[in-house]
Amino acid sequence: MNEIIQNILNEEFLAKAEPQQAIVWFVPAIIAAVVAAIIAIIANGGPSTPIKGKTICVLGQPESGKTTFLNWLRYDKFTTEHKQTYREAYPAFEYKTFKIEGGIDIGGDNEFKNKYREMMQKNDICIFVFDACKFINDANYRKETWDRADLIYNHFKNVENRHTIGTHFDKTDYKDVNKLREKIFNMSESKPFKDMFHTNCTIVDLSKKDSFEDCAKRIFGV
Ligand SMILES: Nc1nc2c(ncn2[C@@H]2O[C@H](COP(=O)(O)OP(=O)(O)OP(=O)(O)O)[C@@H](O)[C@H]2O)c(=O)[nH]1
Ligand SMILES: [Mg+2]
Repeated sequence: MNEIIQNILNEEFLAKAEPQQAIVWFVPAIIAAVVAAIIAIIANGGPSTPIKGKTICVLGQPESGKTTFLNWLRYDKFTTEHKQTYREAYPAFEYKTFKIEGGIDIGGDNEFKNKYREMMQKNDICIFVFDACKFINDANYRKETWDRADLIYNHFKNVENRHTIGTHFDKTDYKDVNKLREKIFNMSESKPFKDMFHTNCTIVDLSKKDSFEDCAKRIFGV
């Protein structure tokens, strides 16, 4: 085995090798790289492309974690307490190397739903947040989530700049984010906007820094 590895590293061997022989040595390395990339995508919970833009609107269900997500981005810390948001303006900030212009954090109450269209028109990036634990356990909550997903799906057409976040993974019995995302997608199977729960959709435990960072990486690419 050692001899084989040494041969791979030995330039003289490669120089002398027939072209087909040299290719044979690289095939396992290429296969390993492809498998690693596939595993990384699966482990993170489905396909995702980093978004582009400078302004964001974070919309979604009450107490789902909108302010918590924004505070992670802005201050790199978890917001333990829930204080209902009405309309809080925030200044421009930078998450790692991703620059975000100032914007508005709005609450999740129904009274704010009539602001959605205007916010989607004004911002480059739209992030939709819901509590994944409540979604799978509470039919009313599920319906409310679908109503909002429908609204966003129909009015924010730039799919690449849209991302859905299902929070409170830690409150569920699931051990695998991918399985939970699949469950949520299957529950939404008959909906025209079901893609909101598949492409550019991340299940997260916002109480954990590594889970937040994985989610942010899938959204912003950093
Ligand atoms: N355990 C756990 N708690 C979370 C998670 N995400 C958010 N929270 C908590 O949920 C509560 C509500 O979070 P907020 O960020 O205030 O929710 P919001 O969507 O901004 O709420 P409104 O502004 O009222 O619409 C807070 O106590 C957070 O600490 C999560 O993934 N896991
Ligand atoms: Mg809030």
